[in-house]
Amino acid sequence: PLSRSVSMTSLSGLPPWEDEGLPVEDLLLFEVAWEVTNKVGGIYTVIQTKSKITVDEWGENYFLMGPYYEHNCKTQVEVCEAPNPAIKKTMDCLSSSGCQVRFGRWLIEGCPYVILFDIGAAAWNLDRWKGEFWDTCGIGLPFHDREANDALIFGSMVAWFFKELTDQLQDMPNVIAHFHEWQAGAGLILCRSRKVPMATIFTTHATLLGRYLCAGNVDFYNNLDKFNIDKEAGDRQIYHRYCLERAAVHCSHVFSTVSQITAVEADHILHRKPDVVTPNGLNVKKFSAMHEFQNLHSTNKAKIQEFVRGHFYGHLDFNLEKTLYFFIAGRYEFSNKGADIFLESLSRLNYLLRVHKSDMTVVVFFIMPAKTNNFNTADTDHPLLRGMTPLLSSHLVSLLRGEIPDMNKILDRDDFTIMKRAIYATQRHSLPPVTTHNMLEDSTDPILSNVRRIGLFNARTDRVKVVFHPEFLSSTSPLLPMDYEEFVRGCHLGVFPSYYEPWGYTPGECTVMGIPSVTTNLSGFGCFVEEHVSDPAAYGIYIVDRRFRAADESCNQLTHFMFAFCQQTRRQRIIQRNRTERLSDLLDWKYLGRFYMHARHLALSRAFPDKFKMDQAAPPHPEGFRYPRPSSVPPSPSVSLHSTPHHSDEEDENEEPYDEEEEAERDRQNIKAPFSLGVMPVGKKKQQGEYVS
Ligand code: G6P
Ligand code: 1S3
Repeated sequence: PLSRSVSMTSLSGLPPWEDEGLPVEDLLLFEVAWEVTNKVGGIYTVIQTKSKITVDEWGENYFLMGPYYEHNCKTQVEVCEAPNPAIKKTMDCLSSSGCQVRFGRWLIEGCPYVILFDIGAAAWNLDRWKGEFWDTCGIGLPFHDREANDALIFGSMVAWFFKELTDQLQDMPNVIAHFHEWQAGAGLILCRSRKVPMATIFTTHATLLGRYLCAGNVDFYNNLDKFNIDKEAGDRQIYHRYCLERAAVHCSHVFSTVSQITAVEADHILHRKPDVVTPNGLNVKKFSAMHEFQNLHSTNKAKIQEFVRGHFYGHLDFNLEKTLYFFIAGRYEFSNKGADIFLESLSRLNYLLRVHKSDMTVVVFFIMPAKTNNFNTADTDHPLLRGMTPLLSSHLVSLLRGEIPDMNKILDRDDFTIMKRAIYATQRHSLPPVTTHNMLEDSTDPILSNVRRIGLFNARTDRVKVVFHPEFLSSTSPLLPMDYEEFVRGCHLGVFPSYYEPWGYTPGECTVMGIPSVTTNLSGFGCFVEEHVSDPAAYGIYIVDRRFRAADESCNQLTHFMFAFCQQTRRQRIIQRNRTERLSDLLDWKYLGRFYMHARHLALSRAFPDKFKMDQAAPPHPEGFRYPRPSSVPPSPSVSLHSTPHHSDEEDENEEPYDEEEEAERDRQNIKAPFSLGVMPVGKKKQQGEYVS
């Protein structure tokens, strides 16, 4: 009764839906990753956002495995007994041999079970486990590489766990283990070399060498087939890590990666073509009230404006009603994340806005963590405030932020005189600072060095102003008290012109919040959108060509996108945001989760061919889905924007009324989809070709 027939899929199309259901009650699913309850980067987002749909499908039979850190566990996990007796017994067995393993529920949506392994407590085994690893696969880990040593301790415990567990289960239920990234790779290699009976999947979210080569300004994509991989890895002293990664890739029953572009990279760098591409999704939340996200844009923009008033006090000679907020955010990998071409393009945008005498101002935020010692601005510590009454000083704080206080409430004439003096004092002589913090490596910092080179110093004549916030955002910050989501919602455009980006969550996060963004055709996300959306720019996703153009041309294209964006009227921006938000379904795990399902089916059919069969004869799905160009956009995208920068909002009032709902419905009818997007719960079967609105 366990035998299933599962159909194959094409990589770019959608997996057929009919035979997707697995007998989950007869299986246990484990996902193993260094970032389980432990935020380092994007893999945390993948696992955390996916948990809801995975728990919906697998219920009590789904477990995440990661490293134990006391702080993470205390703040994110509700520790409890493992309800599954086989898992409890396995954990007891490891504990009685001196390893510490915790079980609990991770307090995120879906509340999945987590099994956390204490690396520090097991470190006394390291030398023995290193020896075993060497005997198993000939990979030796140097003493000084702490991260690789920790990964081996973690992997050894995970493999030990699976050996004990499968001994007890005796093939019922069967085990599927999904390992993420090289840090989880050792566990997979050890399980396979010890012939543990389980189906394995390995997903890589980047290749080690790809990241290193790109960060070194190598022409990566044109030389993919030419690198001497072993030498390159050796030169960068990551040969052992590279071997670990490559061994895990080749040991797995199913190998997957997050995008087509990384699939090509993996084929060259790791010498295995991925069996499945598993694109990253998000846990999309729809508001019950239409346009709620537009209101959120407004309220959060007001908070950004508040900050801008303070930061630019004395130089607030630009109209905040005609100011746009752009931003780039992420790990501080200057060229990999495209901060280099962004700065160059901003300098060109500044020039264009000036020569066209535009009345628009663009304030650009760089949110990338760097080494700092404290804040750079201190408006609440202004010398003028010292010795003032609380009433007056509160007025002065508002004033320093550029707000005019209510003069009728200032009763004392002397106070009024002091206020006047303060107004003059705010006309400070130095320009508003580029950084919000004092940078430790100011003179060598790549963003600051480039700002100096292009001369974007926030002068009055500059139409583009730069604010470098070298710290991740937090709602408890005294400077810019907003969390990342609030900040994104308040901005107008996210700009992520990455050179190395296997997927890239940042533009996707903008999309589901209805905020337009710039991405590239070297990012997994950009390629995915190019494949599935006609005229992405009309939907507020601008894709810079960094694959087939020289860097200078890419800068021109990015400049053009930003300049065209600045020429839009408020009404056009609102319409564009509505369209952007409509793409959310495409990025929802409810839809993208099925690629993970497909990987699991394939792994089962390879690990247990007698029990789980794939119907190899089934034709791959012939047609991918595609969002049409929005019906209100004229055929050529170039005429969908106004050509003059002076098109005012007032003119818009005379335009045809725009019915967002009506357009959304028209477009929905046109989607070439073999099934509905976003409305079908995962786990339910649907007829292929059926479209549910
Ligand atoms: C949202 C709000 C509108 C507001 C607009 C500002 O759409 O619902 O009330 O006028 O944002 O848009 P803007 O692009 O100028 O920030
Ligand atoms: C990686 O994190 P990164 O920012 O170092 O994994 C992410 C999740 O799959 C992916 O979105 C990103 O492109 C990769 O680079």
